[in-house]
Amino acid sequence: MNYDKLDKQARKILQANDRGLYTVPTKGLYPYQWNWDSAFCAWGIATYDVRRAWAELETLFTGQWDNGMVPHIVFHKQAIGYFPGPDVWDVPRVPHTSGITQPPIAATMARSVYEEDKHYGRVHMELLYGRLVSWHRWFVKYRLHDGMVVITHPWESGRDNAVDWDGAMANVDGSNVGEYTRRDTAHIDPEMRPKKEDYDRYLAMLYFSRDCGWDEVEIAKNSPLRVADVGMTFLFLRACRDLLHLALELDHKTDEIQGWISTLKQGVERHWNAECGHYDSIDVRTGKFANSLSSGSFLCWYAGVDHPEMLAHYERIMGEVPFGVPSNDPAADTFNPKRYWRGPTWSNVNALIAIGLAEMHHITKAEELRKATQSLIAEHGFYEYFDPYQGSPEGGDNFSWTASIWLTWAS
Ligand code: 9YW
Repeated sequence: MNYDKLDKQARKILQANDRGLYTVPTKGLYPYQWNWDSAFCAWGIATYDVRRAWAELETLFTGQWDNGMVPHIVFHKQAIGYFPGPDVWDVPRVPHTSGITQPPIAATMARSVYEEDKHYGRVHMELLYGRLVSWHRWFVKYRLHDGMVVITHPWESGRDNAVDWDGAMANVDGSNVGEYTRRDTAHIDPEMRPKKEDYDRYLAMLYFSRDCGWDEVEIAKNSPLRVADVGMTFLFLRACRDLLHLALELDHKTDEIQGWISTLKQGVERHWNAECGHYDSIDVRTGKFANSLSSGSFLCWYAGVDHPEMLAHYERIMGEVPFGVPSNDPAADTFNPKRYWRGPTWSNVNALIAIGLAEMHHITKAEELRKATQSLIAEHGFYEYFDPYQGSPEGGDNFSWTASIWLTWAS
């Protein structure tokens, strides 16, 4: 394996997707700044340009709302080729943004960027700290249910068409959204993307929240979808632990953050589906478990939570698929190795799962997952996701987070 060549290629991708002070996930398909993509990019960019890495995070936070929410997309300037764009979201602020959030990994990635060069990063970290706290407060104020993180739109999870909300989605009426033109399927094989009935519902949820004037209290009461997303709970718990670390480092009070961590630890217990024997998402509207074992459940270790039954599931699945953690259980009827978050393996999620495994002392497993992800990228390229059986590349090419994951963890 020619590591030098691949390192150069990874940097070249991040540079080609660089729009000055932020990085797009990939040219064409995703022409704006996405929230958790940017956090992954900051981590990757920090390996060769720590100043630019801080700019990435700071530009993301120019989109932060007054209530603390950091949106899933910041539309810094109009671009063609993406739907729904700023006109559809119709959020009355500048820069234009979407109206929902995404996995809160910024505190975790900011910590990594800071640790790359503490001397240079100190003032950046101090300035960003308060903004991170406001975002976390927004989650705690509006999005915790019994200590679990609630999403009001599948796009908030970062795992759009995951099986975790199939039940909840079935109760969303997507029949009144009218005509619209999708752009994603012009870039990518429709077999690798969510289906039309999913998109109809995504739009129905967007219109609902927009028509509420993005009022979180109203959205909490009446949103057509409210799911306690196991992946989000684990990522938020991890991010709160990293924020606590930063608070100590910067000499800030820690009581509030410690309170969040203990609430989230209780939330993790509620995510345990005893009948299926794994962590699971819950439809908050009906109180029912999703009964789905997706890659979100395997983020437990990243949150500092270990469980023998989770390890047994992990071993079974990894014995079955050669190329990384699939986004859905291959034993499930819903498994599809090509369709986005319903089967393919994603390098960014593999990285988080493996880092968690290593931290919880499952070193060999972590290393195997790193090697598998490494060979996927080295053999097939910096794609958005991959078929976990064949290893074949899927989705967008020259993908920023895949390049970042290569530079930080996979290589
Ligand atoms: C969308 C950009 C985003 C990712 C999400 C992924 C997909 C589609 O692409 O979302 O239109 O927001 O599911 O995790 O951030 O890469």
